[in-house]
Amino acid sequence: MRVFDFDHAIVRRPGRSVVNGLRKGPDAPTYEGVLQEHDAYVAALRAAGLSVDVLPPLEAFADSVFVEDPALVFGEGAILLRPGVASRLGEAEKMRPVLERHFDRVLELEGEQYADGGDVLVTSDEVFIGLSKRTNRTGAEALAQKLKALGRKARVAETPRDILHFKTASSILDEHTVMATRTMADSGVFSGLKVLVVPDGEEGAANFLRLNDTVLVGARYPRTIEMLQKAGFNAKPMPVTEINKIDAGLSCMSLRWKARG
Ligand code: CIR
Repeated sequence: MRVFDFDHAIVRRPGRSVVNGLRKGPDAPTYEGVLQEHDAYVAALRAAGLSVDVLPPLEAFADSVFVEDPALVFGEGAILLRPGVASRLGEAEKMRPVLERHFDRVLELEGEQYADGGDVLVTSDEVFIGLSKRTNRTGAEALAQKLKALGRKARVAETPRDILHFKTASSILDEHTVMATRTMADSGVFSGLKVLVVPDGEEGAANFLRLNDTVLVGARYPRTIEMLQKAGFNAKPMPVTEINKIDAGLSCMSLRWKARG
């Protein structure tokens, strides 16, 4: 089984509060714009062959549409994480019921162990856990132990400064290849893997999403789309202008896994 083969996903519809999502930039997104992008995203997951559970909005949590951050899922089980920013910590508990419905094993972080799923990159051989402003060493090491319990080897790595999450700047393209921003590629963090670099000026494209034989890529990044199409990938342009305003991309809006069996 390939690490980007999935048959299930969980997403959460954005609430109106999404306009207050955490962001570095000056512009807030519109609710209608995020909703449209989210609808297109859910349709793309389904078109790629996934069965999608759509959770209701959580107005109390402005960033709760980004379900990738409070949990991590594999065919073997799920892990409830502890997002490393106070406004998002409560999102994990809200994910518990749906995880318990789908998974026999639900492990969890505790106490001072903080980790965001956006800092976790799963490759064929191992799971990268990026240290960041959201993921502390205590959290990364605890998460590595939980992954071991699920039969996965972890590698704790540095996320370049000024990058929100490890996967803001890198994504898995195929079994041996990651595609990353130049800064991330040059950091040497991906030793042992083939690394492609997104074109300069299209750094936001590095958060793409490989789903089975489809690669979802932000439509704002035409040179990256062309590069992938020329390399033979089925790159599908997705609207991301609004979610990019709140520092998010295409991996953030779902949890994905392939059921064992
Ligand atoms: C945040 O700052 O937490 C949200 N505004 C964006 C989260 C993006 N999530 C991700 O990259 N996994």
